[in-house]
Amino acid sequence: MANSPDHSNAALKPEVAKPKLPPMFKVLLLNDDYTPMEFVVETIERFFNKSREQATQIMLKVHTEGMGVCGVFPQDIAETKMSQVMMHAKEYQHPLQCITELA
Ligand code: TYC
Repeated sequence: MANSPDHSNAALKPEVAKPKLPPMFKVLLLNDDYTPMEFVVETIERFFNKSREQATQIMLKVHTEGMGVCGVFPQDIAETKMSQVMMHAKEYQHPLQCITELA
């Protein structure tokens, strides 16, 4: 037909690129009975770039609810932050635990 669109090569049409966002991971702190509150606040400030006020809120949430989110990152960054927190806690001999979880 003269004016109908030509679909003869439709199968060859390149896929429209759909940019995939990387899976994101939460970095969580777990409560314990021994790590000093001040140490937890300083740790959150240092490794998650939070203000004193934000870090205190997160620490209190962990203290009262058992766990709390310090940040959400792509997997490699989340795992690096978790390791940094665990090494820092170990260095000061506190039992603070940090985990990652798919967001
Ligand atoms: N529960 C601790 C205390 O009473 C404080 C604390 C908060 C410990 C958060 C760990 O991730 C934590 N000293």
